[in-house]
Amino acid sequence: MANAGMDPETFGQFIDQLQRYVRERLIPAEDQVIADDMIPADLVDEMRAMGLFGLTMPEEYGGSGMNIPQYTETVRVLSYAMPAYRSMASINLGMVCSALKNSGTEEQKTEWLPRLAAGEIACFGLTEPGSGSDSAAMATTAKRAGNGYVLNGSKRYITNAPHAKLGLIMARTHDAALPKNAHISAFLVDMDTAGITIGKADRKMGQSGSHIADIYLDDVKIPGSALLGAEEGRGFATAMQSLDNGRLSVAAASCGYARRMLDTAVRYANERKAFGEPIAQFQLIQAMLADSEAEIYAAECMLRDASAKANCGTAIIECASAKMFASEMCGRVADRCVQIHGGAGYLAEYEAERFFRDARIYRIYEGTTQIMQLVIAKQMLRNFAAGIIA
Ligand code: COS
Repeated sequence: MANAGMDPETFGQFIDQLQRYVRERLIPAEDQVIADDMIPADLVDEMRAMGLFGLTMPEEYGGSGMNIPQYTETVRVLSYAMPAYRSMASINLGMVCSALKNSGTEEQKTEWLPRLAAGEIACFGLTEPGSGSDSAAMATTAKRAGNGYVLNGSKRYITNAPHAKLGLIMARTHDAALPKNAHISAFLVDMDTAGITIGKADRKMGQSGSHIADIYLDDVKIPGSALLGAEEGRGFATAMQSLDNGRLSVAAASCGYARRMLDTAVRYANERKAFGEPIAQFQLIQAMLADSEAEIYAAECMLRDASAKANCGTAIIECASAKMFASEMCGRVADRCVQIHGGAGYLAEYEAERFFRDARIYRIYEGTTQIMQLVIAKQMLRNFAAGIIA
C-alpha cells in the first residue's frame, strides 16, 4: 500500500523553505566548502535544526515521515546546491533509514531512528577493496562468538565514514556462497566500537566537502542485537532493497544538479557576446540548451514515476532506469555546460569546470550504469519467463 507521507500542504511549505535555504545559505557557502573541503559546522547545525537528517524517519521516531516521492523531491531541490550537502544527509535519509524501516526489529528502530533523525550520521558498508559491483563476493566476516559476533575485514569508498556514528555493515555469516546470496547478513554497528579504524579521507576528482574513506574492522565485538532484523542471511536482499532507494536519491541529485548547470549555462550564454551578440542567439548554442532542457525534463518525469511506484512496493526496473538515465543525462548536461562556456568552461574560476567533475561520480556510485543495465535486463528476462507483460 502507498505511504501517504507528510501532509501535502506542510510538504509544500517545506519545499519553499528549502528552495530559499539552498539559494540564500547553501550556494553562497560553496566557495568556503571547497576551500576547506568541509561543510562549515554552523551550516551542518542549521541543517540538523531544519530536520534535514530525519525527513524520512517516521514521526513516532522523531522524523518528518516523508514518503518516497517527497524524499526524492527534497533531494532534487537540495541538489541544486553542490553535492556535499546531499551527501552529508543522504545515507541517513535513504539507504540506512530504508533498511531500518523495512528490516529492523522494533528495538533497533527505537534505538537508531531517533538518533539518525536528530542528526547523528550513518554510513553504508557494502563495498570492499575486492568487491564493488560483485558485492556478494565480499570478504568481511561476522563470526558468532557467545551471544554476539566478531567482525573482521575492511570496507572501501564509504561515504561519510569519517563522520559516522552508525554503520550498516554487510558481512559474511557463512564462508561458502549460498543461493540468493544468503551468506550475507547486515549489522547495525556503533562506529565507536573498539577495533574499528577509519582510513584517511580519499582525495577525489570532485564533490569537495563530501568524504569517503576505508573502514577497517579488526576483531570488532558486537552484540547479537546488532544483527539487522534479528535474522541471518537477509543482508544481501536488504542491501539491494536499500540500493533501490539510494539509486532514486542519485537520480534526484542528478536532476537537481543538472538544472543548476543548465541555469548557469543559460545565464552565461546571455552574458557572453561573440560576433556582436549574446551567444544565446546562435542556433547551435540553442540546440545544446534545448537538448539539455528536454533531457532534464525526461529524467524528472522518470524520477517522479519511479518514486511513486517504489512508494507502492518494489520497483527494481524503474529505480535502476531512473538512476541510469538521470546520471547519464547529468553527465551530458555537464559536458554541454562546459562547451557553452567555451575556454572559460575549462577554467577553475568558472563553475562549469567543477560541475563537470562533480557529476562524474553519479554514473558510478550506488551501481554503475553497466550494473543498472544488468539489473534492468535481468528483471525483464525474469518477467518474460514468468509471463508478466507490461
Ligand atoms: N530488492 C529486494 N531484494 C532483492 C533485490 C531488490 N532490489 N535484488 C536482489 N534481491 C534479493 C532477492 O532475494 C534475490 O533473490 P530472488 O530474486 O530470487 O528473490 C537475491 O537478493 C539475489 O539477487 P540477484 O540474483 O539479483 O543477485 P545477483 O548476485 O545476481 O546480483 C548484481 C548481481 C550485480 C545485480 C548485484 O550484485 C548488484 O546490484 N551489484 C551492484 C552493487 C552496487 O550497486 N554497488 C555499488 C556501491 S554500494 S554503495
